Amino acid sequence: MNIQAPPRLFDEYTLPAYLGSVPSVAALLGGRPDSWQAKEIGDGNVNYVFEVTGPAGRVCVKQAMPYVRVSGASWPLTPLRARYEYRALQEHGGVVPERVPRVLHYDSGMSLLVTEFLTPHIVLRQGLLQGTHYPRLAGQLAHYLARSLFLTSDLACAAPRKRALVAEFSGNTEMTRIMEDMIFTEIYHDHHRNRWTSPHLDTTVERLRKDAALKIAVSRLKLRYLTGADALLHGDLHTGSILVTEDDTRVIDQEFAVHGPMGFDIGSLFAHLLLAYFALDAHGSGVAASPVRRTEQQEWLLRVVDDVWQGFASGFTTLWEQADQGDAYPRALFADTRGLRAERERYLNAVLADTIGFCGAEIIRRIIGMAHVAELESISSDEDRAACELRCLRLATDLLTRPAAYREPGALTSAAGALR
Ligand code: SR1
Ligand code: MG
Repeated sequence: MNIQAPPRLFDEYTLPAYLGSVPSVAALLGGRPDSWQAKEIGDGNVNYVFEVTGPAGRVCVKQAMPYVRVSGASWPLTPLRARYEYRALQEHGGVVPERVPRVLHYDSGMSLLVTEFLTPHIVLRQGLLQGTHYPRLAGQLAHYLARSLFLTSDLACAAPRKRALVAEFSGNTEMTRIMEDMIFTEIYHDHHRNRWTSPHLDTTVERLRKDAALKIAVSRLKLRYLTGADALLHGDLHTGSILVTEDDTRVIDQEFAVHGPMGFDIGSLFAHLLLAYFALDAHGSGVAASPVRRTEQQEWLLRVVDDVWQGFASGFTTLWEQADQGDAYPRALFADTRGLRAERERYLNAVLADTIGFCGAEIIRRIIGMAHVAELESISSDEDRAACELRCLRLATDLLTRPAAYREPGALTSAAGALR
């Protein structure tokens, strides 16, 4: 474990004075530090996040505490995660700057990152809970995925640079360990962190743990996550890691960044859109109070999944057609790039297969593992929540154990739609 606590842990009272010592941030905030307001706004499991407002502007500050936010000192965690988040923001910011926040300052000694404050953005998960449609979401997420994944892969990068980046991000072992344990391992046996809606899901959990085919499928995915350094991933791409307005989509919280299979990011995103979709069945208020609006919202969520995949696949293909730097499939061998058409399709089919698998694995762990989602947690009736969760688990186990049924892009959303 690599726990080297920052020499000072800032809070709402001490942060302004520190930011006053950073000229670029001080200039952006304007006025004097004693007039700045700092407020803790984090809602994730891992970090504290501060909004700091001055007379001229506002910034977002994240300091990596030497522990996990939701567990406190009982779960130590490396503050080095701030460095990986900063580096991933640099790398992804280099290829898709319009979809990530701008970095204003990074202090490695303090494990502290300052980014632009995005406003009037809200966390996508909150927007979905409120029943909001985001017309540009699918297109912008597809664009983000195509560029962040293609342009950090061997299809676009020269080998020396790609290998150096893989080596660098391979150091993010404490964060990737959390994923290795939580997604692929501990939910399939007794572990103190697991919890689920009990007793309603007890027999289902027992059945999952005895399902050899399921555990093989999940273990194959774990091996892909451990060894498939295809592109620089966000590494935790769920709807709590995305900020939105009607017009804009930004991806935040890159502290789990590592090279891995592209389908890990896409599958995680799809899992959370589908969890939101299924949870709507039991929400009796907001958009779900009206059956018509609920159905509209659910149909829109499925459309987002389909449109993200279509947009990703077409954006990825276009980038590949234009690429000339990547060491994989070198231009010298394919002067006539039409020869690559079938190979590109094969490549994308493999990404889709990974996506389906990781989507299933993520859905399961969000229901029977430690980290659950607000869409399901906010269902007050255990019976209603369990009914939604069982539908989610039925889809997820099918994705994992019958992959051949999900070779077509639309098969995932058709199956989800058929389960209502
Ligand atoms: C202790 S962290 C639990 C989960 O929250 C994060 O968002 C990651 O998904 C992690 O697995
Ligand atoms: Mg996060």
